Amino acid sequence: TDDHTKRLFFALWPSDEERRALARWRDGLAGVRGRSVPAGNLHLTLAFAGNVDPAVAECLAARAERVRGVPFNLVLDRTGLFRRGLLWAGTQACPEPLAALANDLAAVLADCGIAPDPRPFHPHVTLFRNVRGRAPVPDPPAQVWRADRFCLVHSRPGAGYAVLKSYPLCG
Ligand code: 2AM
Repeated sequence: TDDHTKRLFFALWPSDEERRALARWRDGLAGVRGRSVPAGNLHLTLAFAGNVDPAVAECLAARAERVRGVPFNLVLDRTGLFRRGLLWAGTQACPEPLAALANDLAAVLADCGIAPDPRPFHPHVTLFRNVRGRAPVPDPPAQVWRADRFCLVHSRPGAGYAVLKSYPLCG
């Protein structure tokens, strides 16, 4: 095809150790019938750009350089089930630097011509999709992610994710 667009988003991308720990906990959950997200794909979306052409992709990558975030700890102390059958882990208290980062990246998207998402930011790590039946909502994983960078990520249909660029949170 001559579709040159890429599906892009900004995300917190955990360390291998953090993702392994979360996947291990997740894989131990009993009674959830759904499609588990592969360990290597676990992440938290900060701002979703959607399908963009190369010029917009360049704009996003360049404008993100100017985002000055501070590092923070993300405490995964909550789980929930979205109506569309998506079981997630998240946080009871969104750290201020996380809210600020999501806000700044929403502004980056707007600067690059992407219409704002009207829905409030709901930080979550998707654990299962297509959960069927009355799934038990498990106790939270009680794990912590250290967020000292954020990433621009390419979602490749049927081929997982590729981190295109990583940006430090320097304080
Ligand atoms: P989800 O896990 O809640 O589905 C790649 O698809 C990432 O972008 C996922 O984290 C996904 O969230 C998120 N995403 C997909 N479509 C989105 C949309 N329209 N708005 C916000 N986030 C979206």
